[in-house]
Amino acid sequence: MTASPARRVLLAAPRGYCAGVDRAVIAVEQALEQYGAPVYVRHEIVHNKYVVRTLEKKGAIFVEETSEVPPGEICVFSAHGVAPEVHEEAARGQLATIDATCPLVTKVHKEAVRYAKEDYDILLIGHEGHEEVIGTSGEAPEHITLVDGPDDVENVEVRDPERVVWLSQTTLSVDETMETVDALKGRYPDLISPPTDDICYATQNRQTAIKKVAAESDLVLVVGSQNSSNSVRLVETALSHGAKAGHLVDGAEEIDPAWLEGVTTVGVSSGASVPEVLVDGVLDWLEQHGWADVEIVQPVEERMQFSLPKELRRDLRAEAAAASGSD
Ligand code: 10D
Ligand code: SF4
Repeated sequence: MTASPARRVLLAAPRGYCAGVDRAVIAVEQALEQYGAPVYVRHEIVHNKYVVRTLEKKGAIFVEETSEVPPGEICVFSAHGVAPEVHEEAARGQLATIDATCPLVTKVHKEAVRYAKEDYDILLIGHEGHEEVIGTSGEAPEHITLVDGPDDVENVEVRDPERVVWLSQTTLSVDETMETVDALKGRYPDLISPPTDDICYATQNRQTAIKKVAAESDLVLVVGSQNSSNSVRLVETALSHGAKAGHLVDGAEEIDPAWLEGVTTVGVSSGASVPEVLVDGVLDWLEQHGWADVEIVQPVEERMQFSLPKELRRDLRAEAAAASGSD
């Protein structure tokens, strides 16, 4: 009789919260503490059901438009960023805003503004309708054309093929984006590239790790919500790099035991908007079903932190100064 192969879990690292998500979630928690509930948040602060539900329980109210926020109230802008017209609307509505846009999304906004000023046509690679793309496009709508993947390249039209630049959403598939860029370069040989990568470090690192895990996995489970671009990309990346099957789950309760039939190695990762408690739940579930052996696969180190939004830092400083004055 031959022994059956040992069941194991390959746990990808880095996974879960990136610096931009951590900052945005803390910003809402800090605003609730500093100013008291309710605190309004325009759009899901990050694309994760559990995070949104948890903040709602603490007193956050999520809206899609600033017009839904009563005058004078606090409104946090989500990590995905907003168009300049949203800042204007908020000012007209006399809202006290806290901008939790990730600094790496802001960087892409600034690139868009700069290239628009220099009268370039900007080809923004990204997913139509995604909140980040709406925000970035709003910086220079008359200069920006959305390119939604390699198949969309043939539809692109520009004014001057010698004055074209590409930028991108921060949470795309690195491989697919390079395919799109190659196709664009085929049409526009003078196309210029962004000065630094627009696909952020966290997106790239999570994809690098899942590729390594996927190569040895029969099944990959990615924890994340369906509307989370970077989480969805992790499942796609796993499937295109060797995983025999892959699923996106919000938590352990969504795992179908049938997925484990005939499986020896299970790969696990999570998107940049996913708290570790949800991964712990998946690991517990796997342990209860016979996958207790967990091996961490970490091809890249990650150490990144951002300071809180300036509005919160300013008010925290003022509070500290008032407190020390009253000593
Ligand atoms: O959909 P997504 O991947 O852009 O957003 P999510 O909130 O899941 O993850 C954080 C990424 C942000 C805020 C975009 F930079
Ligand atoms: Fe910022 Fe990248 Fe995280 Fe988006 S995924 S919030 S760009 S660090």
